Amino acid sequence: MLAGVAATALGAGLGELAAALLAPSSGPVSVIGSALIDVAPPWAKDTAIALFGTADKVALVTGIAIALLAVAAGAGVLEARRAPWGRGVLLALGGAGVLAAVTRADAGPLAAVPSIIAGGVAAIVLTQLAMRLRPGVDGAERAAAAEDRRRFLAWTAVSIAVGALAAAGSQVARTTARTVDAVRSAVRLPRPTATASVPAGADLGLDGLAPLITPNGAFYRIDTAIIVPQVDPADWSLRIHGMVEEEVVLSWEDVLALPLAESTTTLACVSNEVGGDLIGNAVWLGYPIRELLARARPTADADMVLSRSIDGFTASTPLQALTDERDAILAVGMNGEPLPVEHGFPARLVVPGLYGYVSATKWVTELEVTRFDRARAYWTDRGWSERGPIKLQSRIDVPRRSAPAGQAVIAGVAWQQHVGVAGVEVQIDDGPWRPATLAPAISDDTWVQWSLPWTADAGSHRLRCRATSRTGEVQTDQEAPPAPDGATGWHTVDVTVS
Ligand SMILES: Nc1nc2c(c(=O)[nH]1)N[C@H]1C(S)=C(S)[C@@H](COP(=O)(O)O)O[C@H]1N2
Ligand SMILES: [Mo]
Repeated sequence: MLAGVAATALGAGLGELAAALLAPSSGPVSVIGSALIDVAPPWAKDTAIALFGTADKVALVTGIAIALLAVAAGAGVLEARRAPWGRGVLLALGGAGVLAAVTRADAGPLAAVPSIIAGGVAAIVLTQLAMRLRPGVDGAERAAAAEDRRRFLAWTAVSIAVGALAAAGSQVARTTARTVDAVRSAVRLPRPTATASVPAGADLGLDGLAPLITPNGAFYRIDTAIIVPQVDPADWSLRIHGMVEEEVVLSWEDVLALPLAESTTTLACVSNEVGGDLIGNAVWLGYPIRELLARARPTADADMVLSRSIDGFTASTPLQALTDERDAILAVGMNGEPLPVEHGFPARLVVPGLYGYVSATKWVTELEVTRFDRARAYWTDRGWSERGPIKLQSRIDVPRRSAPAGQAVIAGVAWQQHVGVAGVEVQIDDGPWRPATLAPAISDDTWVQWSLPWTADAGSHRLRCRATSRTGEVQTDQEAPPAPDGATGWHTVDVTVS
């Protein structure tokens, strides 16, 4: 078992180091992780996000590492008992890495190299180590066997140590080679032709209540990318093609030369549970997709735009949502900065009213005008709904668990982007529904804060909230899970007052 683990540690470590130096998006562990994300059934993605939230990728990589160690130990046992099957298993693992690496949308010419190194090194080291594991002998050979055993242990220790060092080295190489970070800090965005503003009193500024504008560092991140795409704007372009009269290609320079305007839009993830935090509100700087599509002139029978990211992710957005009057934009700025790399630098889509998985493509490089009956997006192929309008929701932010007795305030947020929220009601224990006070909204495209004063008596209390939309819809109490098109139900909080 030790031989298998040591061989695999050295192989995987050197493979990761080779990737960091030669082919950044092709680390053996991360390409297998990405492939697992792509083939995982919808419930698995849902469970991972429910259990680990935005730490889902760390959890996945940890899980892969543990599974890898178990397979490695098994390969060691197999090699000792039934050589050469053990090394065969390690070669097969390397082969799986090669396959996963070369089939990635962003695979470079050296994509296969890290996994070849990983599998090759692991197989050779295992063969060598297993040869030192001779069955028990006696007499004159005993001394030789003891010597073999010392060598075996020494080489095992060295392999594990070098493997760990190489893995650590790969992390250092990755962080220092972050050239796109440097390019991003040098970007100067043009002055907006229209600036966004927050109406007085829209942010209640209460402790524990989500701020009206989510700072970039606190903005939720959800995507399928274990390795964040590093896109240099100099190499970036956006191609608009498919069912259009005229293909349009824009360079980064072209985009920066456009009249860019600020708009505030709340982004939400379809995987957000009732009461969850996979939602954030930002001031985006961008240009209307409507105008870009107008240049390309979609044909009359088109009804969908399939946007594609540099890493192969796709989203299907109804053409109508991109051509009506709403602020559907190609965004390059977020809260006064270029998009953070993990939020889509250099450019992404932002469409008010639709969940992120059908609209908010990060690292976007292509808009293919097509039809819903001709093309399917990444998550649609995995059982999620092909369309994803955001459902009416509200959340209690304070109090969440406990409160001192006496004068308190219950507060939270409510949203249904591009429809708007008309009111929020709160129910305390089994009492009547009481109207909360809505703070002024930035627009119908953003969430709105609400509050209700409460004289809290000692004991346990159950708080619930529900929103009413501007079209008169009352938020349903029917509970639905996130899959396939968004969770519903009332957010309920149990609070201890003392
Ligand atoms: N390229 C790419 N874009 C993507 C995704 C992705 O996996 N890859 N995920 C989408 C989903 S599901 C959501 S909810 C939003 C989240 O955007 P954020 O990470 O900036 O909050 O991005 C969308 N854009
Ligand atoms: Mo999402």
